[in-house]
Amino acid sequence: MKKVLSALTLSLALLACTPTTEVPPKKGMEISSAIVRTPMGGQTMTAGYFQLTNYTKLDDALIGVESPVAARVEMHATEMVDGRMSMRKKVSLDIKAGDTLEFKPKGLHLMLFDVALQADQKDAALTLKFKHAPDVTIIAEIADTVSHTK
Ligand SMILES: [Cu+2]
Repeated sequence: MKKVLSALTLSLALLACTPTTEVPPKKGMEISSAIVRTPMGGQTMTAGYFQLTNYTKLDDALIGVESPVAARVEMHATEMVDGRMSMRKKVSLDIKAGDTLEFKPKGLHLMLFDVALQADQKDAALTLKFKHAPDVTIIAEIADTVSHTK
């Protein structure tokens, strides 16, 4: 009887250790909804959008983006100057611990220059570089529209 009891106690202890379905806390830099806009006919320049959240414990900065499909990628902010929309290149964008940066049409965005895509290419890699955090490479969907990110 004693043996049975101890076996039961053991299995109960094991049950207590079973991981719950609770989602573990997020870590690192998380990028979602990444899109590179299909370049318009004949153009080699296009825009890219994504959402970036800093789940690290450190205030950080996005200091550059690279892509194998573009000769150069710049970070741009959209600003109103004298009632006209204009774009300004950013070399660094601060992102505090816990903060989210949203790259979207008419806001912060990526500009990709000298873009070369295969005819049937559906996605492209983007590598984000940070002041502190390690580089993060994500796959961005190549899409005509960004409506689903609104
Ligand atoms: Cu721009």
